[in-house]
Amino acid sequence: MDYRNLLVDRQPDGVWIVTLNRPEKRNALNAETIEELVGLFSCAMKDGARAIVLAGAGPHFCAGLDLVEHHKADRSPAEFWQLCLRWHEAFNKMEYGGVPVIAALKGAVVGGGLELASAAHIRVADPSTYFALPEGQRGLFTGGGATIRVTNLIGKARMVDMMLTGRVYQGQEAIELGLAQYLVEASLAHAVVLARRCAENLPLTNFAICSAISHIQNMSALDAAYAEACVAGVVNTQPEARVRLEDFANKSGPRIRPNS
Ligand code: 1HE
Repeated sequence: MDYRNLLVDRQPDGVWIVTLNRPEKRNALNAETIEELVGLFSCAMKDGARAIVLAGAGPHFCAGLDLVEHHKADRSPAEFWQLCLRWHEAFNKMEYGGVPVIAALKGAVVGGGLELASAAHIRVADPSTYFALPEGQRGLFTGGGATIRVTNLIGKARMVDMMLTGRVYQGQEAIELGLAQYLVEASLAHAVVLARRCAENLPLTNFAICSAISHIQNMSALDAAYAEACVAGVVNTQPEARVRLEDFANKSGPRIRPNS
């Protein structure tokens, strides 16, 4: 697939660095970018990606829905409904696709940009990163999954407050709320380190972590326990895991120690 709005750097160890590449538009998500994200995340596992870093070109991660395109297109309700379903297709492919996605955040992570980031498995922020849902001020409503994913991250009351008042979160407070898991000086460099670490896991194990946990969240406790047992039955008996287990049994495998 040829990409006009994404840069895709496939590294030999299976780490892909995917960059939203409309810096002059603050990486606003036009319809074409959404289609490219659908295509990329639909094929990533089959095309050999072991982990993906999702970054933005320029000083901002993503300014959300392309408001100018939306304004010019003057979409009907049905057209915007269908567009939102394509956003969901892209972000569900990310979240449920089985390949770890690490978002390297900076600057604005707002509106649909926060919806995109919240579909990643790990979010890494830097000191410039800030999070907001300006839809309320623009006369809009979230359409790319924020009511589900952002609410899961920070809870309903904070989500409603962000939308009603335009509240902005950043820095340590954003980390403590769960909008990102890491706050570092250089988010891209750290996201690549994390991606490389993820890529050392067995692909089937990562597939389970990056799809089963999300599916299991949608189930009743009884069904979730059953599904977990089923996934563990497949993952924990994979032949490739035997080598790692043997290393542990032979005392050559790594031991887990506290951070020094
Ligand atoms: C855009 C967009 C955009 C910038 N759509 N073109 N999202 C928002 O409400 C965020 C809107 N954007 C901003 O608040 C600011 O642009 C930023 C804080 C992201 C960046 O500020 P700044 O000063 O660096 O840039 P700028 O001068 O505001 O914008 C530079 C250019 O990017 C300019 O284009 P130009 O052709 O005049 O140079 C802007 O028009 C363009 N640009 N953001 C289109 N979002 C499925 S529903 C999802 C609902 C939503 O996501 S609502 C959108 C929320």
